[in-house]
Amino acid sequence: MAVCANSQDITGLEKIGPVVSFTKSVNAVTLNCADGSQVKLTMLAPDLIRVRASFAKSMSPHDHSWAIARDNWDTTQWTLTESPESISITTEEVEVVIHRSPLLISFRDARTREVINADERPMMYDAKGTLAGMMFDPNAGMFVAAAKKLGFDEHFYGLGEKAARLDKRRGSFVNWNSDTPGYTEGKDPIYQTIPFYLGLEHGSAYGIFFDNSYRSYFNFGSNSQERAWFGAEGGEMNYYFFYGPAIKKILSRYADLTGHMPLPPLWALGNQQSRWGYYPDTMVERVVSEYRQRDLPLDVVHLDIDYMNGYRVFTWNTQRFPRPKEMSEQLIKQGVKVITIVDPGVKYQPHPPVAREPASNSRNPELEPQDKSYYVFDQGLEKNYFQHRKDGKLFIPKVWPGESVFVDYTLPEARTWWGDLHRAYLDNGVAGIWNDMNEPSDFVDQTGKNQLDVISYDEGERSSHAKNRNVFALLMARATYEGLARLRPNLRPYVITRAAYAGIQRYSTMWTGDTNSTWDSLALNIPMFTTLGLSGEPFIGSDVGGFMGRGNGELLVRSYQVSFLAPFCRNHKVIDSYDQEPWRFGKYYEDIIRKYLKLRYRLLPFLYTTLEEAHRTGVPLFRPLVLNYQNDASTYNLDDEFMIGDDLLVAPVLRPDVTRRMVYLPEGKWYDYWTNKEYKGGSVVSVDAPLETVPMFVRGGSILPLGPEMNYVGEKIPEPSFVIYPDERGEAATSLYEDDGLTPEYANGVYRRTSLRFSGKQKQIQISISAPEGKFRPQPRTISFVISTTLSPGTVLLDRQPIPRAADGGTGWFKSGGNLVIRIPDDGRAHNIEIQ
Ligand code: MIG
Repeated sequence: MAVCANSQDITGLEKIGPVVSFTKSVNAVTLNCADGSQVKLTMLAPDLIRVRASFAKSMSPHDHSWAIARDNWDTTQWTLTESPESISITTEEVEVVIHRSPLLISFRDARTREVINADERPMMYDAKGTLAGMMFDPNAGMFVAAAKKLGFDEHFYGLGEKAARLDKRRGSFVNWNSDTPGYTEGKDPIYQTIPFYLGLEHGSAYGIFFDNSYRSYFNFGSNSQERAWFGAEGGEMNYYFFYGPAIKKILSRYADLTGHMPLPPLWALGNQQSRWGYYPDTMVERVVSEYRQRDLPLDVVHLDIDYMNGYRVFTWNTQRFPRPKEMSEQLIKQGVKVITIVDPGVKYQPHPPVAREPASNSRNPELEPQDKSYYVFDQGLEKNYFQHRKDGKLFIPKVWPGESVFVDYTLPEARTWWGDLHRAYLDNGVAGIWNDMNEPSDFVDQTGKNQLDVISYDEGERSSHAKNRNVFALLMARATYEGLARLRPNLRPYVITRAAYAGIQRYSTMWTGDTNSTWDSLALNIPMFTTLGLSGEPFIGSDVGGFMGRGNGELLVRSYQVSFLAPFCRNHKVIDSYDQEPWRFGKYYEDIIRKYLKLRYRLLPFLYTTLEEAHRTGVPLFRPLVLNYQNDASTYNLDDEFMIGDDLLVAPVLRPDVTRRMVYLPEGKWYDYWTNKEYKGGSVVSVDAPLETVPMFVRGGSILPLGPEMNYVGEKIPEPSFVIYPDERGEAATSLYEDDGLTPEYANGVYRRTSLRFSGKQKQIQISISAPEGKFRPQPRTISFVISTTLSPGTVLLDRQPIPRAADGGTGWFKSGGNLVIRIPDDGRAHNIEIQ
């Protein structure tokens, strides 16, 4: 029986301590305890302290985590003072107070001395094995835990992919990557493990990353008003404490520690279409041409498991896809890229040595029959890259190909081999890779029980499944990403994954797995996307329309009204259910979907700018309001509306037959995106939301960079047009990020950032454009500024010279509807526009 965290009473566990002595190094303090335990506090940055403990023994010199991207930190200044009762370590931002007996650690704000987070009891371990009977894997290791005082007003966010609401206060969660088709709210665990959370009380936030890959438990006071705790069925007590107080600052530090998301290709922000069962090639072509004929934007089509030869990864079914390369090239001509699914299960296909398919030596073995022998299995077996059980036997789970084997991705050579195998796709014109089933799922037993005795190389540790399950997908994604980067160094890799561990953002984007075509499932999209964003995963999305079961036109439209601004926007459906491509419910619904897909493409410059911010700073684009307004308690539980970046607020309808809804607008001035109607924030407003309208508001003070309407990325020159929404003082500002959208050159400064300021006080209007930063040169083009005003200007001055009224499409100024538009050539220089 799987254990639920609630039943794990940790209060009886052995407590660490007390402190008898300590030693200092340049960046750390190690406490020696009377029980033989050691606790090491490492000051990585003024706002980042690592706490590592070994129980009843000295600390192992072996210290490795797949999640950590950075271990070189600049030296942080800190001081130590001690008293008979305690030891205090103070950085510029945090004071760590270590009470010696009992050993209690608390973190305070170094300036205000206010306690941010404090141990409720000393760190614990299951010395007597009291919890062993309750553990999922009694042989995993020794249970370790840490307990923190639960604040009366404390809110909790994060933990990655959870089928739960945004605020996790009084909830309890388990991490154990699991294939959970058709999950509903409350199902736990599901696919991913991100053991990182944020605590927020009175507007001040901290973060804790419990970097332990074993089955872990997080309890935010589900059965106690005093205590929040986290623990794991093995491994070390090893956590990183982050101090904000700004959530954005914590997310940046978390990205520094576990890795920044590299930029995917720009077309990954394009619309995507998938269906389990799109075969043969003519069917795929039909879907794409349907999109084109119907004037619906599309950048990507996905091939699910049916493209393979007998579900053998790195092969093609040449009956269904006789010439995959020609098919891809045909689609690319229409602006559409192909993505193929890749599962971890390699068909188990032993054969007597003589029966080897001659094709095994061919240059394109992926197109050969594979009946006598399967090149991937042969190679992996020969090189000994597959997982074994403890008794030395190959581990043979059952997945789509039937009996299969899994690669031990902890082996560096195996990762290289796996990455290189992707040649079988790239040679055939495939543009990106979709990793599925990587929990790893095993039809023999979905809980993982059948895998408990599987051993992984793990840096020579030869450790158990209990330790390695949750990092399996991370390492498979790493092999894939690094393979794509090696095989095609001039193009940015694009990988999508279902399962993950912390650090996944370095290698892959993600989607939320097998949802339902139900309103409940749709309502979960928003808290799930925003929670993933607060957990270091910015590039997220969910099957638009839902994966399982039967939807309808209304549900599909409302689903697009959530996902048209999600980074990953892909309609996908299970094989044995009803069609839900945008046109399947008739013209009325199709027209509305078209409107939102077109709007997504117009907003691409804005989306890409916020995506680059996510890459650079770790702050996600798809945000809960609490991320932008963490001092506003009205946002703490708000998860039926979201923001994109700082500027756009969207409040979709998440129930059937509803055409009006309440929307909370935070402090400040807001504009209805559709009508330009102005609102004063700090209250709830009731707005119309007929099926064709998703309530959408622009923050006063912002400038939205829009691009041309397009059916795929690259179809048109991205001429930006800046729409201005002044705040109460008549001011607005923004910046626009651009690059080539394809190559990794942005990392070498080949990008352009254009900053813009607007001020409009009494009839005196000024726009200043800074000289763009970076080495990227866009194609010759114009840029436009759109100001909502009924007034007609007397003169418009560009750098003090009057500019003319524009003839159609030319440069100059003109009135269009209620707007004044100014269009100037983009010469890459600073400019000043004055309107009188
Ligand atoms: O056992 O590849 O979540 O998107 O269509 C199901 C078939 C395996 C699960 C994925 C889903 C995909 C399906 N896969």
